[in-house]
Amino acid sequence: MVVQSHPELDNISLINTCKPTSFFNGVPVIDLSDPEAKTHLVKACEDLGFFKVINHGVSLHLMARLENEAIKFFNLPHSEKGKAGPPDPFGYGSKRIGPNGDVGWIEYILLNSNRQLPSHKSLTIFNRNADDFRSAVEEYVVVVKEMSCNVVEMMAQGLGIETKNVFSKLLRDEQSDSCFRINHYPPCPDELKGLVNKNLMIGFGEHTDPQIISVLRSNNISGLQISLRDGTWVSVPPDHTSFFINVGDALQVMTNGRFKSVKHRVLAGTRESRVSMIYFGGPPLEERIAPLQSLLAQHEQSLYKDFTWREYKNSAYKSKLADNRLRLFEKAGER
Ligand code: GA4
Repeated sequence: MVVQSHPELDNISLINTCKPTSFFNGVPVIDLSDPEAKTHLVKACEDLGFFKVINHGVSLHLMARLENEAIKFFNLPHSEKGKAGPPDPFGYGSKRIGPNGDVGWIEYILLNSNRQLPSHKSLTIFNRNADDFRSAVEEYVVVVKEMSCNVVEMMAQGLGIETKNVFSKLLRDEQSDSCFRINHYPPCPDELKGLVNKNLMIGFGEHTDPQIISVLRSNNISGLQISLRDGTWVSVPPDHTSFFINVGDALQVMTNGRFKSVKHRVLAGTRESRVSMIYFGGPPLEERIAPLQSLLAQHEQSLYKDFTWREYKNSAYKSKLADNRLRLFEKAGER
């Protein structure tokens, strides 16, 4: 039998298989096993800079294992946890965020996840009894980094970039300046609830992430909010089986502002502890951060000055959490 081609029918079937992105409370949900995922990813990055991923292939058991180990760590006496700090910038931290006076109702561990650092150096913060914690972190970071590389590559494909691995090579680079953070937001005592209600106390104040991509997994406790373009804050319903991913400042620059680095924050005052773990995929320190040539239309100019990730990071660490860190690097900012 000869099967004749009917282009008009082909188009119809294409339209039918290209499902629209689904949303949950305004947050785009991307199914990584969907053949159209790359298109949906690009749309979510352009519209919001934030989305949730399902069917990501990361073992739920590994996520739960790391969460349990983290809870065990945070349950240690303060004096023990303190041995793992201060976070300058890596180690254990409590209440203080960054070097410039920001505070939050939070304690955390911040780790450099650079592959070139010998593990005894990158994970020195763990005490000798913490081998289970250490191995859970190490396994988790490897797997989540791999998933993140797939996601950024799908973004590149969705953007129509022909060169392979433009984004993922930066995360995979031996010198990649990536980090990993585990946050614990303890329940808020009743006597402090007044401060929370008056917006005087927050878990993690509003900010954008400086890196390329941030990949967050939390337990089922709420608190995370993202800011829409019009400045409205939207609560992100927690989902311990999924990842929440946001575009960072560096990816906004590499797409010449097409992808948006989303402002987000975490509220304090939940009845139970919120535990989140975030992989921040960053480029090597000497990498030049600039719009990809192939994304610039004819005569389109870069919106940003020339800079390296080292320069951006140094500048970020001089800023306060809520500052607009990219503004200093915008060409329009010169005028
Ligand atoms: C936000 C994203 C990551 O958590 C982080 C944060 C870092 C820190 O906590 O030390 C920063 C913050 C983050 C942005 C601006 C600077 C640096 C605190 C701060 C005031 C680890 C990162 O890379 O940038």
